[in-house]
Amino acid sequence: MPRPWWEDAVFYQIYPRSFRDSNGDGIGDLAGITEKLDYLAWLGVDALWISPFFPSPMKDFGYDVADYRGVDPMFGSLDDFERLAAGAKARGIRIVLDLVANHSSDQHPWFVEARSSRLSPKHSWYLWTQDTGKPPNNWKAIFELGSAWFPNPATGERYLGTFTRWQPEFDWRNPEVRRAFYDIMRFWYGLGVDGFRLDVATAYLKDARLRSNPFSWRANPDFFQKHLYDRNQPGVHEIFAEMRKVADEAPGVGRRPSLPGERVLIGETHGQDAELAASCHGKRADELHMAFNFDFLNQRWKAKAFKTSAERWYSLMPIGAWPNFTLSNHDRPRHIWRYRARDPETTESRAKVAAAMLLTLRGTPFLYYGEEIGMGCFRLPRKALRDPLGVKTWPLGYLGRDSERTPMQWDSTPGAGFGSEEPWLPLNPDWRERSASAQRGRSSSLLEWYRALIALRRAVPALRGGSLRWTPASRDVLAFERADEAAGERVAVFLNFASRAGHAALAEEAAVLLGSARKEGRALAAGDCALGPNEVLIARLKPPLKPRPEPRQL
Ligand code: TEU
Ligand code: CA
Repeated sequence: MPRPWWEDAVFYQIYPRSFRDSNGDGIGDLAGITEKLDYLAWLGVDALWISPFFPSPMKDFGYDVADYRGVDPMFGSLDDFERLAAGAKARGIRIVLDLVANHSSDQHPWFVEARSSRLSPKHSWYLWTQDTGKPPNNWKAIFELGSAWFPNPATGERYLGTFTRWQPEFDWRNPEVRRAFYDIMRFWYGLGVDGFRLDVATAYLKDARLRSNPFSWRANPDFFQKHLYDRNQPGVHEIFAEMRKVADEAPGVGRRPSLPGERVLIGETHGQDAELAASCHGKRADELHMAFNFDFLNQRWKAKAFKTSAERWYSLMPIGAWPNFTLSNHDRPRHIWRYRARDPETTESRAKVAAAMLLTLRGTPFLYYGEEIGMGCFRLPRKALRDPLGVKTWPLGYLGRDSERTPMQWDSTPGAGFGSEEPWLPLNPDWRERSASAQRGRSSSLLEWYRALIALRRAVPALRGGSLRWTPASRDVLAFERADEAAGERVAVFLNFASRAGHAALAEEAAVLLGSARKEGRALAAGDCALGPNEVLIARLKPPLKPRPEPRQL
């Protein structure tokens, strides 16, 4: 069986408000993404995950959807989407949408109807409890830092909103809700969409008895609760299996449908632990194709930490499931900022090590727009904050989520080529020095480094589907071998996380494929290999003279 496309793909997440503004109104849009397809093709990415662009009151910047089948006018129209999809397809780039199915906007006509009367047909699509003057349990709205139960005087009830009061939660036990969402998925498949990233997929179901969560010492992001009852209910697997069936079987109905069996489902877990994420694949790998493992992006800048996390992730994968890795997204401070050193040069070198790790580990990499040019984070002035969480938690040490959502820095003209005189969020102050155009063609730049890594991954099958075996190295070096036994190809990867020299062992003579300090093609002797500070070395091993024992399959 050929490998499914998403196992070989490099994904690139676009936060549409911030990618490219085609009409100068301050907000990025779909036509803006279409304008940048050539850039994305040049960079070499295979698939886009586009954060929500559906009609929305934007209380949570699109993660509060008021119509699941449309495009918010600020982002364009369905025609713009179809143009984007066609342009992407012409360049061999797939498109994955962000389905926010745990909750809708309170402005969605379904909720407007549901809250009007207990007798309304949509009432049972959402979660309610009798309003006795106090909430029925201790569940929290995480962006409000208060109870998740909001009064609805018209019916004398409270509804559930785990994020904000503007994001009422569906009752996924209701088969009508399920059917409605499966139809929405079919609708987009018909328009050529290749899959979905499923927002907080593990939160669809809540405890039927609405029990209170027990106490936990973890403040961030758990708000001192062990989330036993407000998310992560076992019944969610049945929903995942149903979604998988729809993806695998539904014919497309539109003009340019994606193909059943070629659609991918990627779950966002609501929770940080790898076990929960791994469980989304299903025991027989018949549920979601992939799920994000946030444990990996929580690691400190230590080779050992990433090794342990990746190892654990691999060992949790059910047979037939495929791992993935990510370091940044629209909810977390960017990793170049999280892993910054005192001097900018080391920070830049670490970003190169991080990129090489993402793009050579066994598993599908997910990049976040701007990471390829090393966009960082900074503290926005209070009046510039937009994210409801950032506004609520100001001025705590936490940056909020605006800082990782600032406009993409395309060039060094005023406005950084984003397209607006007054973008919805301020530009990162480093925009003049750090832009795509300044880095394009400069061989030592981070952008060209990402491009070279992506091209290498595409050219060398062992880096995509090959097995992974950790190899001996000094403490700060992450060293592993990727092997494609069928093709007789083996690649050694050495990543020095430290700003001092390190060592790794080369099993055979090798030739450099890509290195931060060595030229491609240079020969390397077998045995001990000395590495410079923060050095990345990726080398092709000479075929062994005698057959070696099978490497441990992960
Ligand atoms: O996020 C789920 C979520 O709760 C976290 O990622 C959260 O944003 C983070 O822990 C804050 O520290 C998803 C979306 O990715 C996010 O943008 C939405 O705001 C949220 O769901 C609600 O739809
Ligand atoms: Ca615009």
